[in-house]
Amino acid sequence: MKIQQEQIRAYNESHLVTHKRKFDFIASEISDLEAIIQKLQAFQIAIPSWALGTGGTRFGRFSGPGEPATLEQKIEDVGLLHALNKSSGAISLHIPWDIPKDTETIKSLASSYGLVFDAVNSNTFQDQEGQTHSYKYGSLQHVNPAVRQQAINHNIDVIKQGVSLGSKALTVWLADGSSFPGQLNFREAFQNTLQSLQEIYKHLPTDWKMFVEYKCFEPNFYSTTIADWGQSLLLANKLGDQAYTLVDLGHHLPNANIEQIVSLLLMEKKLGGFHFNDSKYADDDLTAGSMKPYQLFLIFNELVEGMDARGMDHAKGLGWMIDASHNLKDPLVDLLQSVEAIQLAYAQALVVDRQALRKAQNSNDVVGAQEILQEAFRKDLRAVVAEARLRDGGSLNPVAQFREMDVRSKLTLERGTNIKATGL
Ligand code: LRH
Ligand code: MN
Ligand code: MN
Repeated sequence: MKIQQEQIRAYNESHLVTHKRKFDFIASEISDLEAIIQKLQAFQIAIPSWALGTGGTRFGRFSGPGEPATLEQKIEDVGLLHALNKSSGAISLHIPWDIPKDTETIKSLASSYGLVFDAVNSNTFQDQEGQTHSYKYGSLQHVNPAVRQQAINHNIDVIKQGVSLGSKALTVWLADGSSFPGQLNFREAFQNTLQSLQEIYKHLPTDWKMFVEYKCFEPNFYSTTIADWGQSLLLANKLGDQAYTLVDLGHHLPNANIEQIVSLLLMEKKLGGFHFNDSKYADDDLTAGSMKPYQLFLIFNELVEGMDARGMDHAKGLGWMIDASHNLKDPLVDLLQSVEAIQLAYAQALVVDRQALRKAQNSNDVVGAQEILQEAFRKDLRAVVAEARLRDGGSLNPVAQFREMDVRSKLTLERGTNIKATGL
């Protein structure tokens, strides 16, 4: 199904008076509002192809109705999101969960919804049918060079598929590690991983980036070969200028200061981008901003500060992607909520009084600095984000409109109830 512009216009029409009241109120409090709205309009967040179905846990999986059965239907789903919020104009594919059979057709289908392809993700954490070697004991780190070569070849193939789709980055996340002390020679595992990544790096087109994603634990429980930002940065530095660290918000040990990590990676020109999500315990892959909205704001605060210091284009400089998994909520509604939370955190960071903050910092005014940040965080900027969407032809309230139109029932009628979308 497609959401028609007319349906969005009609929805907005009936909510315009309330919106205007809220918007005018907040507008009177913000000085450079037009510039902020333009930045919000330009900001796009890529939707992961693996988050469009209902994910499982170790203990079970409860499929939702009307899940997408094909890549075409996944693109249709992202098209629905983008029609409503005008901020989800890209899709990130996980290969081989999603393999474009005819890239030209897939590309033109995507562009009919105004979508482009963001980073392509390789998968060497599962065995595929008919695969010669198993990844049970790792992939790029493996003690057997033949297994490493198989994983290298897969990544090269993913780059090729990405090139034909118009992607500009490869994200490598490895489940490689060990579950028991003594299982692995750490040095050898790291060196094997580096050498394998170097082989893959040779096949990167010159205008591509390689994102090296880290994760502290899971599925391995003793060591992960790329466990933290230090190890990822080490690899990225050794690989070269096209290699960067990717920060997935759920991949840290409890209470890690992610905003500080972000600030330093950005300073070192080694921050590649994000997998946005939220968590309370570990890699929970929950809706962005649903647990720690203040942390999300603080991350964006560092991003805005650091990107401005380097004169970077906020919208284009980094990879903005969601990585989520839902086992209770409708995945599409959840993704709308995530995009909205990310946009809000970005907007809040844009209204921070930077000059005053610098002044407070330079005079050790601890109270003042805290007040300045919290002043921005506590501003209700939902009407500003809604205004940016309205100007782009999106819905004033994507979540409410999705539910009011009962989009999921329509998708279920079209697709049926017994589909398990590919993904986690
Ligand atoms: C690993 C991860 C990584 C994978 C995705 C499915 O936890 O975050 O990005 O590619 O989940
Ligand atoms: Mn991730
Ligand atoms: Mn993860």
